Amino acid sequence: MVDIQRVKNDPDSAAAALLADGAVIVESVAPPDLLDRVLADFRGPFDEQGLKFTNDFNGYQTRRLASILAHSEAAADILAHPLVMGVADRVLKRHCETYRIGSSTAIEIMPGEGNQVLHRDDDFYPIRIPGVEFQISAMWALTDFTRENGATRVVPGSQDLRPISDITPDQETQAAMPRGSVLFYLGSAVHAGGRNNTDKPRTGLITTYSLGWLRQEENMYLSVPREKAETYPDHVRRLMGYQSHGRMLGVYPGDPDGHWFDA
Ligand SMILES: O=C(O)CCC(=O)C(=O)O
Ligand SMILES: [Fe+2]
Repeated sequence: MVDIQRVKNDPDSAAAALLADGAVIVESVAPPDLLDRVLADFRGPFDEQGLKFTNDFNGYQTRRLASILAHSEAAADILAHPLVMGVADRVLKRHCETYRIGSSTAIEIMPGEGNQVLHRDDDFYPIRIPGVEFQISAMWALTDFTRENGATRVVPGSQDLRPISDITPDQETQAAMPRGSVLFYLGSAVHAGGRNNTDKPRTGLITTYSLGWLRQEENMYLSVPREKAETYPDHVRRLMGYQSHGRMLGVYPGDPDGHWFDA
């Protein structure tokens, strides 16, 4: 069976493996106290609205939470983690000036949930440009991810765009990893949530980062209230989309992005 490379906490190694294999794991990056704070922030909203997202794709025994930055300030340290930024710089900036969060979702796969259908996250964009990756995903294990509790299933090498219907079980592996680890995969890499055969939930936080000239999957300007957005530091607001892309329109006098005028 193919496996996912595990590399050290270094953006050069992680980006190289991600581009080569379509996926890579960096173990034990986020500290336990940060994970605890994020999990505590998610608990209330998970219980309140987590099951409002159930459907055939998301599953019916899985709690989900979108608009992460509306629910957890601590999560900003995960969404804008320097390792993620380093990997996104290397992979996405080949094709854009700036990238943004496409969507961010907490996923609690509960006991009894089955396998999610294999898919490509970037398939919601109805076109492809050969050689251009539209987005990458960073899936953080907030609890341990194991083969038994539904660790993300991944098909390494599937960024070759092979038809999903041709994929056989021997091409699949699972991103088993201790909590605090991060699985990166390309938007074109085939993957899915796994079956939870245990008696405890498996909780992950998945964020996509997309090229700055694409429409973000989630409308962050509406899903995170403006007053809340304004409390975040500049680099987080920029990731949410509060920035220009390139030197053309959308830059106004006094705009911090006005440096484009001088370039
Ligand atoms: O929960 C997971 O491990 C993956 C979920 C996923 O791929 C998705 O919902 O797009
Ligand atoms: Fe997915």
